[in-house]
Amino acid sequence: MAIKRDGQYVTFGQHIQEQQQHFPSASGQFSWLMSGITLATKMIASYVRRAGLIDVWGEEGSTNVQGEEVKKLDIIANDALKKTLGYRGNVGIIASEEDDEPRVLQEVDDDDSYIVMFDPLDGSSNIDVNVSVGTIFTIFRNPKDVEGAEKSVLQPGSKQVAAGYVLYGSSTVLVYTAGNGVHQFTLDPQFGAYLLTRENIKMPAHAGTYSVNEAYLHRFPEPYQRYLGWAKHEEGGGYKSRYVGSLVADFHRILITGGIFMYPPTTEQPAGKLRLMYECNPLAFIAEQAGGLAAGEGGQPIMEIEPADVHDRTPLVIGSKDNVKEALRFIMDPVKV
Ligand code: P6P
Repeated sequence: MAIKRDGQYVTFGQHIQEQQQHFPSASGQFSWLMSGITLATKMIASYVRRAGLIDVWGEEGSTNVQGEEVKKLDIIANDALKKTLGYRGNVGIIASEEDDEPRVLQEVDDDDSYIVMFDPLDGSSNIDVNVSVGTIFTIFRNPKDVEGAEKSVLQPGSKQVAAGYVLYGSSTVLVYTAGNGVHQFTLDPQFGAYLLTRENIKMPAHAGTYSVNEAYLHRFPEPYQRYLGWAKHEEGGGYKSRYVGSLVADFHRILITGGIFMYPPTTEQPAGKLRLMYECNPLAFIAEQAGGLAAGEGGQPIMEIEPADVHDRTPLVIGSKDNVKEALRFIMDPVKV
């Protein structure tokens, strides 16, 4: 149910204003920026909801920097975010999963300049079969003392100012953190407003669900295989499996009901498949703010990874604190547990 305060629904904009009180240094610039993201996601949601009625199924015809076939909706989502953020005036640099390079929108001249990185439509290959997809975003301050966009974006996840995602699922939900808890809003199509529906979300410390693409089991390093063997069997975890193949959908379930998601290194992609900057960092920020954990190669916390390139990939193990610790006992200690 939508949450009310003094009998009134709480919109995303109101919530951001309330959050500003926790950040005395924050000016209205941050909320103005965030309104650009929410506007873009409302536009994206309107297209996603009409897929099949309007011509947005299928490929656009090109291949992106990731080597993936670009879907028509990828372009629509990417353009929506670039246009709305471009008009905000306080976004110095944007970096998109769809674009080769980060893009300078405004030169930095004050402290109220931000960097926004995003995956405009993650899991877009699921659109044509009506499976949930998502937008993932993360916000950093734009450093004045760094030359060049390529360098300015290379910040560890610990420097994130805010992060979030929008899940275009059975309803359209926005989940975000600005470092003071994790909060969920549901888009009310009648009002066209995101209304607060979950506040200060805390991930259960443990749950009996794991989420991984088991078709690649034989390609995972042996410790991951041993963990999954343990997790499936009664004497170990006796867990159930849930895997959509759309990161935001798989993560959101774990945020709300607990468990563990992993995309291990594989023989084909030893550095992992998921992108550090605009997939794993934002979800790691949310997971840790909700009491969970997020680890990369060798168990290193995701948000401590120093990026070398804006499109860096990383293995990912993320979810409930105790589930992740269980898995890391196998992964970090190759000796039999
Ligand atoms: P696989 C979608 O393409 C995506 O980037 C994530 O949304 C998802 O978690 C992952 O890839 C699925 O990858 O190899 O299981 O199809």
